[in-house]
Amino acid sequence: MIDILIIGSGGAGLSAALAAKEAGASVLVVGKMYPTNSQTSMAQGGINAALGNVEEDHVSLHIQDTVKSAHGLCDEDTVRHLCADAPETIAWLERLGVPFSRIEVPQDDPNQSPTRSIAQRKMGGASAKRACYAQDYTGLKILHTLYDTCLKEGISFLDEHFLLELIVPDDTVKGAVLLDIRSGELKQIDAKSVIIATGGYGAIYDGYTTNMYGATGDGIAAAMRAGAAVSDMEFVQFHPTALKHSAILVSESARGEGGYLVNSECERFVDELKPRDEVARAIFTQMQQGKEVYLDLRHLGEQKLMTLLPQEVALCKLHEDVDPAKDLIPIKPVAHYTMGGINVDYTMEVTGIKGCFAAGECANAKVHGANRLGGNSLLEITAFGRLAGENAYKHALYASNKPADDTLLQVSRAKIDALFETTPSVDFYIHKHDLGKLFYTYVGIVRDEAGLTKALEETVAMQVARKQMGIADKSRQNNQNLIEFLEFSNALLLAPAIISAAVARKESRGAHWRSDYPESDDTQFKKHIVLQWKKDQA
Ligand code: MEZ
Repeated sequence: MIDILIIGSGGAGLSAALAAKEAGASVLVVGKMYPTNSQTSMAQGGINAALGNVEEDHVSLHIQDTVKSAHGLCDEDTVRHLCADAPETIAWLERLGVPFSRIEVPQDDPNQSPTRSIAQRKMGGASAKRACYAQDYTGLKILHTLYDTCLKEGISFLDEHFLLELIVPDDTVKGAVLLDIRSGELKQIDAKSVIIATGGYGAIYDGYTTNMYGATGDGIAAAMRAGAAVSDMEFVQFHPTALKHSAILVSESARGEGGYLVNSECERFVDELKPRDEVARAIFTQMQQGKEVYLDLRHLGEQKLMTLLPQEVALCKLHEDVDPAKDLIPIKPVAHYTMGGINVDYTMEVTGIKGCFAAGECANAKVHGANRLGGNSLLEITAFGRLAGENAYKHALYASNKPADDTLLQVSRAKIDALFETTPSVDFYIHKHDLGKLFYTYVGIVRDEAGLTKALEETVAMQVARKQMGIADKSRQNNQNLIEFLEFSNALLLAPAIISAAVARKESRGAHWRSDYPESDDTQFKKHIVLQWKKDQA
């Protein structure tokens, strides 16, 4: 029996694996894709730490900015921990070999040559240049470095394995049931501790998100089915700048480096470096008035663009057919990051399941609250991924090594077999797309009771219709149709939880903006909405 099973091979899972391995644990990392194919690469602009390399900064300011942006919904002790540890987190990443961009800092003594410190840029809502970056590939470079290090450390991987269920016979996790995508076989993996690091649920906004198709909240759904609590599900961050036609992300670093937002009348209409919730709403208002919105980087000049933002330049040329050095970039805000997730305590242990930990976007560690700051997600996945790894190991040291029986494996096998035996009469792909549009329209940047109620009714109707949905492709091996159906089913499980929490929160706070309740109401709603179903009843 292995000590720690880590489900999810993005930045949080890989950080957890390295910390657990270093502590002495035997570790297996499973993922439905490959480690280099993860949402971590979508945080392009930087990772926050108050190093003060470019201008004066202090940990207390980082804490203050994070708490302010959370709009009263964070755990201040956890935020303090995250921000205070941030310089050490950057030092750890640097030791592993992350190629951060550098700046020359002159020495007090003019005879000494300048030092080359990690470069830092400003992100929205930050009171200083705090985001350490590797051009505009920060998440990607961190991901690749973590993966290289895992390989070097001999950590075992099982790629292309889809999480079906967590095995929680009583109140303690014992492993997971996985579908081997390549062979079509189901497997039970027994483990003393499990870490869920499967990412968020942004892909519910199908067609209206920067996220990859696979960000369907699989780990959150499995945790809900196993009896875990979820919280803050109503808080979904809309990134202000995605390309208009493809929803491909244009990093916030473009505004951090001095880019403007302008409307079709060439007017700037918002401070571009306000927090994302405010900027997204300002853009939404312009669009409601029938105006187009553009990101304008032309004044930065080709040389600066190619030095600092080469990825954004390439993406704009490839996906929008515009050259940022010469053209305005048409943009729109789309879903980017989900603040809610599996409820965890300060050790990253999941509420409701002993020995099960969660880290990264799938978890709600109460640091982002109602609105996350750009640059804090890479920090969280690294710092709290490592914390989850260490604490999962501490749990494993005293956990029983008696494996669970194979009841859940058999039940899961029967469910999958049933999909192969029935012919669907309803095409789930149409509903998947409809769900995305429904969410963008009614559970989007601005919400109200009527829209949320409509979204809830339609989602519940989809859940009923799901019984007529299924897979048309009956091959057992490499069945992408099956995986997409399982992902859609998970998204459909999460959807009512998101909407119900949004209905219940009759106020506006951070990214949850209700046009029918435009004020914050601290007396009633300065609290987390926590949802929990009985095991197997989600
Ligand atoms: O933290 C993020 O989401 C981030 C840095 C995104 C970006 O625009 O680059």
